[in-house]
Amino acid sequence: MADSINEQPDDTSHDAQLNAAESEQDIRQDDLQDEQLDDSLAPKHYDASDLKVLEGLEAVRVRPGMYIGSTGPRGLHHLVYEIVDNSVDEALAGYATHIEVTILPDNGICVVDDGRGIPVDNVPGENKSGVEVVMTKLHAGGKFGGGGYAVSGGLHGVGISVVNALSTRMHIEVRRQGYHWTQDYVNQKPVAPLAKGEPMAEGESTGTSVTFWADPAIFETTVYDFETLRSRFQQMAFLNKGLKISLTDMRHVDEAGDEVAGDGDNAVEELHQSATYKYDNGIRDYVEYLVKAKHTTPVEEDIIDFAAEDLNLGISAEIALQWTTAYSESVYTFANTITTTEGGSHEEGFRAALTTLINRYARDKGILKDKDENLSGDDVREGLVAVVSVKLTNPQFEGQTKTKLGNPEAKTFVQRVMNEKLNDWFDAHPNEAKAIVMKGMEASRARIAAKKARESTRRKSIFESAGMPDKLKDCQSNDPSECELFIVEGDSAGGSAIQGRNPITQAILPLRGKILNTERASLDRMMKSDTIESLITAIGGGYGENFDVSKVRYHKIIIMADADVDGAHIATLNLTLFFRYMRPMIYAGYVYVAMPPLYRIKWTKGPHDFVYTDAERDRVLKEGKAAGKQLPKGEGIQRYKGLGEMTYQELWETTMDPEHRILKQIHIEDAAQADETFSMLMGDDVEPRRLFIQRNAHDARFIDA
Ligand code: 0RA
Repeated sequence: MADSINEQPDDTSHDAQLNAAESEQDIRQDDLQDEQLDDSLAPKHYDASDLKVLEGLEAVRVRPGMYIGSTGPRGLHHLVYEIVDNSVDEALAGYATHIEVTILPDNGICVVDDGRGIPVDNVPGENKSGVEVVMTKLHAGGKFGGGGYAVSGGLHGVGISVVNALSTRMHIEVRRQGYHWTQDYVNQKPVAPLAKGEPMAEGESTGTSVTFWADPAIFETTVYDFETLRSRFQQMAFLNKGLKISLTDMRHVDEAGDEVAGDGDNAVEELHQSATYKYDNGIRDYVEYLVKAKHTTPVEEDIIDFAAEDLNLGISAEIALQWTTAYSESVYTFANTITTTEGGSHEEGFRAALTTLINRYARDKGILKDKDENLSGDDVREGLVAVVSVKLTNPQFEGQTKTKLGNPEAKTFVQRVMNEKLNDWFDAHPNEAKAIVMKGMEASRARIAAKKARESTRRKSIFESAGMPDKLKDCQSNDPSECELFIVEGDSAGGSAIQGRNPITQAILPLRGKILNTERASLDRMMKSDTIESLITAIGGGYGENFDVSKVRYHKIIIMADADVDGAHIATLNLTLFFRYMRPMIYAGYVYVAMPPLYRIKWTKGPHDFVYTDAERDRVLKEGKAAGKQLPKGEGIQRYKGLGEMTYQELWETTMDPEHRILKQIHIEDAAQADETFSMLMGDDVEPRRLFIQRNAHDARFIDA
């Protein structure tokens, strides 16, 4: 589905590949050779400490996941961010103004900045240049020798040396102290010391250029996705006011991997896509952009924004917000420009201040009467688009994915800033403030009405069932970690799923037709939908603000729909519900889409093959025929039109059996981007949706979902 929702096969193994790593002995020998070669510039003497350095990099190769999260596409793209983060630090320190990233034709990555340049002089006590220290020494993101602290410093903050550890080759060029300096690395080792080259030209800026080639022996793929990089750099530009970031893709169409159109037309047309971002109003521009992307109408004209910093606490906060007529909230929080998808202290401070402030204002102005109950957090945030960006010297990242800010001072600071500044704004804009409060009142009324309606129907049915929906065929196990819930489109497929399942661990919830589009419905309407109620009840964790992931009854929710456009639409509607109302389920990695096969290939002898894409069908046919297999006359290749066409045995074997099935785990790379895509795909405007589907129709990721 959406770009930003990367689906990765359930069973991807992230095992480090050790075969490519050289043995320690090889390294020693190469080092000796190096030693004999270099005495040109900075005299170098490899000694025990150099071996330590290489052992450090070797440790990264043995356990890459510990340093960059994974060896899948995410980890690969992380390498790029690691370099760019260093350049962003130069921008934050007030030196760099422009970062240019290029995807080279062979999937090398080149990052050029106009910062100070990595230091070229020998580092005292190290007997090697600053460049070489940065390239070979593992460090915690901090820079040696003082001179300004790093605040951007990647998710894992591990530095360039980790990129070196996981690359086959690197090339560094530094413009500093009047000269160009270069050094190349092959398999982590410098081929020669840092070389002083041509003098810098008149007016040429200082800076650093880093080029690397990720090691295919480490990564599952070394092909970059333009869109993934583009959206991350756009976000970085929003979060670093005034910084210019550009991205250019120099690959040819057929080198860009999944950018190849699946129409078999190989008339190579050069893509050379590029994008440049620079936002002089930073996160204010971000909110403006998000509101536009949501295709919604502001409740008040102004984008509210403010910034504050406390030098003693070592913390700064920038906040921008605008209320819209939408039903969903879009609040994005960042710490040191890293997306804090799991929230944390800064987000808590923001929410607490917002709820308190709006309730106090509503009571003071008599909009909220004595008899009225307070507006809930969900009420005041309905339709809110907001960006909260804090920067702190010592960020503490916690949570399952290390994207939850822990620093308690961030809560009190953000809360204080919000209280002061938003209060001032409300006082200065009474009409707008009233419109905002009224929007929250409406949300509150709808919520209370929906709750009452629910309670009255629930009382009726309390003796009829144990509270679980009638349609649910539950599993026997009570251990959520082994339980799976299949959400199945249609009664006939539902029937086969019930017959075919493993009743110990697999529960089935057949849903008739499409569920309500929760992007376009108010909470009120959503709560009146029986289908949605049965889903929420079956899952058991509640929804919205009160959703509690620890109460969820299944750790795998598997959306099972036909492998066609209608099925894709059903999957998207279900994902919209999870994204809007049970988002922690996605963060916990509990949400999956099943991949039913597209074809069955009925060989005359031996077992049949099930294939999941057209490309796989072609490959399996070719390999099978090459191996002497034959197809029967006529119906040799069966195309499945829908899940309902499979027997229960086939459904079990191809789509439900944990041994054979293919599941795609739904994963939110970037909540803002995902929000935008959901709004576009599921929202009111038809035109952008039509364009998006046309533009992406060739992309297997969209068809496959
Ligand atoms: C170490 C120290 C200093 C800057 C850098 C590294 C640096 C690293 C990268 C990576 C990409 N671009 C970069 N730019 C700078 C401080 C330099 C000084 O104090 O002059």
